[in-house]
Amino acid sequence: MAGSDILDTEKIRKEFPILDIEVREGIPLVYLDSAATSHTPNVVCECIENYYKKINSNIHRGTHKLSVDATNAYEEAHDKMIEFVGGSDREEMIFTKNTTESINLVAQAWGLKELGEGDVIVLTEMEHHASLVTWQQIGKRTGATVKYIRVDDSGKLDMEHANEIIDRHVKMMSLVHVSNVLGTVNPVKELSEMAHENESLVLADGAQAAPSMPIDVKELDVDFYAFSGHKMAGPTGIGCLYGREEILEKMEPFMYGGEMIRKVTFDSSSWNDLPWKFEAGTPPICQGIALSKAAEYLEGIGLDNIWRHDNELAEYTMVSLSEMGGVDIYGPPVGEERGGLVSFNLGSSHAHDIASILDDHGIAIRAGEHCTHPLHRVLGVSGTVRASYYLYNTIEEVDKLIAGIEEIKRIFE
Ligand code: C6P
Repeated sequence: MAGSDILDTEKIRKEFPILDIEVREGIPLVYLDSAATSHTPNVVCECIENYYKKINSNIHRGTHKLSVDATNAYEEAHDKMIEFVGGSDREEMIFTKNTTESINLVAQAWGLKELGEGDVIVLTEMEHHASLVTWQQIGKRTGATVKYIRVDDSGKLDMEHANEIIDRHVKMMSLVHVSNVLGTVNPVKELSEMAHENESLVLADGAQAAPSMPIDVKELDVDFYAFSGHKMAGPTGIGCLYGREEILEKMEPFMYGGEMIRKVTFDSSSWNDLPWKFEAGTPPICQGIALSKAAEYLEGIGLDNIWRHDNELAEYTMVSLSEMGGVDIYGPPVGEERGGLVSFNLGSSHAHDIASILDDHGIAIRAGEHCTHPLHRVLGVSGTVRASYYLYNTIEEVDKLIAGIEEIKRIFE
């Protein structure tokens, strides 16, 4: 299958056996939904199998061989993941369940203690519910006000508006790095500088960025960075939170129980060192180890290459849809930097109808509001159809999508 000029997709696809399945007899899978969940290469599947066959055991507890092996592998997985986002200290990498839990950890462990009446939390209109609902509810509980940086007609943040609302009252700015609907790449570094000048902390939601672009948390100048394993060729049930050590040290634990304590009496408890203070109970041991394998795999291909490949497929999709006519495409126009996804609508056709007809052809895309209800109100639509790409997708697959859309257009006309 023809890929882009950047990646050897033929070779890459051999690593992902699921791509060879037929969704129904004679209908091969065309998977264009990696922004929801990506697929898992053999090397990660083998790592999971190997874990359960050879070292499965609880960590930080046993003195026996298996427990020591599992503990070492789990701790080394933290080292790999902090390196993956450009950090250096294991203390700054917390394993969670997913991006949602990473954001909730900061919101509850930091926000409930530090926020109050008169404080402001700045979000953007393109936030995923993982960030929007979480901070909205923290605002209600603490009395802090939530303000949203507007999205302009080209799907980018209105930086003048950001300038207006980022002032001394802001204590937290939580913004999505790459939008899961618009594909917009937000100027995280520039906004971080504005927030830090006002002594606000900054959290970036990297759910759609970490899987496909090189991340350097120091360069981005963020205090927290959240992302999920299942969108970056890793398993479900594992997510990451990078946090600056001095802030994490001051934060209260997120959850209480085993693992996260140092000493416990009937009256009081003290907390374990970072990052374990934030990993209560038996953690996702196998998932964490497998995620570090996924990170190694992606680095082997090159995050820069993956970014350019996904981008090329997105641009090709946008150009093809534009040439077809009658299609509304959302987010930055062709030629501008964007993530490897394209959201669109076909006249007044319902997004779910389009998704279900495409599914008849084996084409898996996502339709609906993509956990961004308020953004869809800003766009003035009830839903969108979204195709999203990853390292294993090909131009031929995009052509199949375009042919499917053309057929749907003919049916509806
Ligand atoms: N988006 C999609 O767009 P979890 O479910 O915790 O792994 O990820 C949540 C999340 C947070 N931020 C952004 C920008 C996201 O895109 C997502 C997940 C998926 O299809 C599911 S709604």
